[in-house]
Amino acid sequence: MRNLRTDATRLWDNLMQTATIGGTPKGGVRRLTLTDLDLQVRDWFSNTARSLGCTVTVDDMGVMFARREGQRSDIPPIAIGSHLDTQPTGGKFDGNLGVLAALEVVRTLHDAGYTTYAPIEVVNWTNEEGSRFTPAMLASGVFAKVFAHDWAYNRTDPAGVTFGDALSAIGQRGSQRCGDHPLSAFFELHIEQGPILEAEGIEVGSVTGVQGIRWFEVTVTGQDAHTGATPMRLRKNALMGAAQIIQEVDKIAHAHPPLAVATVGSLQVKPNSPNVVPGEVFLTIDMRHPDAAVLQAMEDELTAMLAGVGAPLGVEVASTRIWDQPPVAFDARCVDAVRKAAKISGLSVRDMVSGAGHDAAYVARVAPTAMIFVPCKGGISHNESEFTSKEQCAHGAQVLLQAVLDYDGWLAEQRAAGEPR
Ligand code: HGY
Ligand code: MN
Ligand code: MN
Repeated sequence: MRNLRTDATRLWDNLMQTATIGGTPKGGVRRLTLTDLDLQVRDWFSNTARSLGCTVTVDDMGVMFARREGQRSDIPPIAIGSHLDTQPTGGKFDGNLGVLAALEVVRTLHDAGYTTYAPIEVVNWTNEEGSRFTPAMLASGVFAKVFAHDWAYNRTDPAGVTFGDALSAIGQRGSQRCGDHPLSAFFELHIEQGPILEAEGIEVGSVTGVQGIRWFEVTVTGQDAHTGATPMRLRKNALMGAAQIIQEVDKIAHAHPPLAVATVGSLQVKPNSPNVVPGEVFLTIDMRHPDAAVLQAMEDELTAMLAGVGAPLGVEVASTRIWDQPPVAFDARCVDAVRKAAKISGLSVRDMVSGAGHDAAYVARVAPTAMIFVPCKGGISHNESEFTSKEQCAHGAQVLLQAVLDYDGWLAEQRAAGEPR
């Protein structure tokens, strides 16, 4: 089936159409998880999948599965997909490309009247971004049995709304238990969100794994005071503590070159008034590294640093690690299917580890998994200017199609040979 080809224009038109759901004046997409906008794109997904003859189910974490039957409906499906939620100032391609390219794969099979050996399921994972509800990849984490349902349901957004209530409010809390859904394999197409492929002029990344990620929530507590009447020596300025932490977190990453990254990405100052010395600051820390030992060393340095901030400033510093996603190695057979797919598609390809987290990192714990990367302009993502060309999107969809066909053929051979799967 090497002559099967996805349709570049159809994929691009669908990408541009769905980008209008939550589209921003700067050309990005703001479609936070479990909002009405998320529901709109979920409805688009279901209607489109059903128009291709798929059956659509939703599990109790809102994860959507659009199923196309194979010759063997009794074996677990090959899943393909990503996420449709975005960052507050997200782009058109992060997550969206993976889901829409997967639908394009199904449409290509449908139009060709080709029936795969295994069923194919297109997946939309809930709350991949972790922006409205922390941590990221919440539903795929429940799917992989890393997070308990109740823990996930009780995560709250900045307005105090729980994940469970938001899920029910848009009618996306399905009956199927998240995680009780065996998969034969999972392939996720995604933009690289970094500069490597573009810089090297390589068309496809065969992703071998995902670096380790740890998130921390820190609260610095001082004392609200009048900015005019309170002498500097008597202040307990929480923002001064936060400012020191922000600087020191950056230094920790620079102390572990070239791969370590660490970021204070969100900051809430209370009471956030021009003439009040801030009495409380809440901030988040995101630390990443491909090597678990280095990531642990970074956390140890963070702990030591935080312990020394409070006393000199007369403030209290409390820190909680809310997420620990160890480095992930993807399935060798799946990665090889991606490499082969790129090569038979006439595309240049190189192995690489993902800097960004993805649902595939959790799914890899319960099913053979791999990812496909295509370049994005300037390596920019989580930014309204995020851009991947029509041709590059088409490359990704074609490699996804061929990787699925390769793996599907291998599954059939295994079964024919009587190998346990
Ligand atoms: O945080 C991440 O790496 C992903 O984009 N959610
Ligand atoms: Mn993503
Ligand atoms: Mn993202």
